[in-house]
Amino acid sequence: MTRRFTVHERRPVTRLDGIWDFAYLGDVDPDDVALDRIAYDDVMAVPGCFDATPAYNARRGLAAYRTRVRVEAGRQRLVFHGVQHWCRVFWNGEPLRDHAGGFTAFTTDTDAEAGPAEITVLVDNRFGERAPLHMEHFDWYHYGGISRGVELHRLGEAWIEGLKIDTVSVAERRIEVRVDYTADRPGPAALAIDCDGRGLLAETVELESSGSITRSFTIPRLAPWSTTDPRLATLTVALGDDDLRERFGLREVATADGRLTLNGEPVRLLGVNRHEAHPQFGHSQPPALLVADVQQLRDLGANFVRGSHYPLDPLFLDLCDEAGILVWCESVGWQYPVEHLTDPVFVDAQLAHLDAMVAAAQNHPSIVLWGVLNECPSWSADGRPVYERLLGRLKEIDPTRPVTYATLNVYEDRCLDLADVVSVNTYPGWYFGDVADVPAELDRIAAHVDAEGHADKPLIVSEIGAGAVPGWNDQRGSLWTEAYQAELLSTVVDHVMDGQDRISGLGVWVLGDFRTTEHREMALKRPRGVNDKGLVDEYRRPKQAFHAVRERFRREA
Ligand code: ADA
Repeated sequence: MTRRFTVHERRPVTRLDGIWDFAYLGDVDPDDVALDRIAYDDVMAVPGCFDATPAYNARRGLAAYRTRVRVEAGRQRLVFHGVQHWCRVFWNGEPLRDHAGGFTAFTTDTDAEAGPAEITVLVDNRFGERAPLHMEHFDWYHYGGISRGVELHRLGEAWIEGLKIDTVSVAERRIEVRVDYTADRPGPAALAIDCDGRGLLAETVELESSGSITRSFTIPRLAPWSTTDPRLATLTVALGDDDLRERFGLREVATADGRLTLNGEPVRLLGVNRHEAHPQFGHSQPPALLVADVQQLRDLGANFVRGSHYPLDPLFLDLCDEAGILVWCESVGWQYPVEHLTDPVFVDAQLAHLDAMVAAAQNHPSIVLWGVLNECPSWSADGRPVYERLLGRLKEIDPTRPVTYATLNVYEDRCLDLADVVSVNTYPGWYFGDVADVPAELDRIAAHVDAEGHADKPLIVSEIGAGAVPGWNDQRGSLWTEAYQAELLSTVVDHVMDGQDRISGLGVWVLGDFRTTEHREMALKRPRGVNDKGLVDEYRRPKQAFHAVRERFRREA
């Protein structure tokens, strides 16, 4: 897994990325697969999405991946940073665990004997009971495969499970550090914490079989992180033979007087939504692509990106930390129907997914908002308890960040009180009305939110946009032309930036074009089978709207 810093120096880590043996098994039940009978007749890149490759494009079914590794005796931990969307992991033919979800990391441990070991992963990209978080009607193509990196960690007698670094006070340069650990043999262990060469702590702690150690530190010359001066610091924890490193930024996020604040200063969010998709790589994001996307965000003059509609690649978040781009990080979802939303299996899967999302991303200073349930039934009485539960869970595991969700219909929403930030998806000039109606509709939304008693909460237009077939134009500037999209988004940005002062955040829908689902109802509404509301096309070539939005966003810079 490519990151911008070395996560472990003491713990032996083997990257298993590369070319694995591969067999596409098709419409087969994973319970019926005899591993020793699989004929590996092909190879596949890991990370990679098999259904984005020419040979298996658009196939839905079961696939088998296999690799071999030599290990020393002892506890081994396999770390998968993302598998789409269901998988079963085997070690020398023995099943270790199943995982459903994609977009979040999971681990599985085994006590190995010294020698060669064979790792097999059955990967399923079909929809159904095994993958309760994924549904075919979502407006994006659900690529399948081992889409993010894989590592093998060798663990000793005690190891660090996670590290949480919170800013307590920017003014006092104060942070709180929580180290979660597991110990095979409880007893004394050396704990040392260092921040960029400043030794913060060295002591002996008494470990139980698992637990957390929390300490606070004042670091006098630690520079704060901001969008204009994104200073990062690196914290290293050593516990016994193990270690873990994380980067963080000293910064406070809050809401006050209808604005999001960063280190006490109101900040206006100007940016885009972004899908992690590419015609050739699917949901796998090669580092070169992530660097290019962040370059494009900076060029656009954006200070904000919403990770629609699932947790983003950790390297992308590293790059946003460095670029000072503020991120809305949300759990996977798209217009789940009420029946799905209220199914206990789904709720449990979402809760586990939220925990994994936060654990992986909580130390990124760029993340200023957690989100859930894009455009789900927040208007229904049955939907409300689920919003309460999921937003409540986010607050519980990370009280330092505001929470939100993007509503599809703000006028009938019943959950606005549960969010710290009100976020509204709206498509005037596209799904209803005309370009000329845009300013009045945005004002109407703002007036409604205030009338409902939420005038103190920041208001974000979390999605707005228009389709444009790349390169398409006509004499009239009709729907689907680049000219129409540019005109609509110019009107939106002008109004948000200069025409009013209630809306303090804008997420243009969307940075890049992306392939939509194979579900017919949706595919028939998307020329080329692509959601083409991108400012750039799926190969990141700018459309007219990119230049129009860029010119406006850059006025703020
Ligand atoms: C919704 C949804 C997006 C996308 C968009 C569109 O607002 O949240 O994911 O589907 O509509 O293009 O229609």
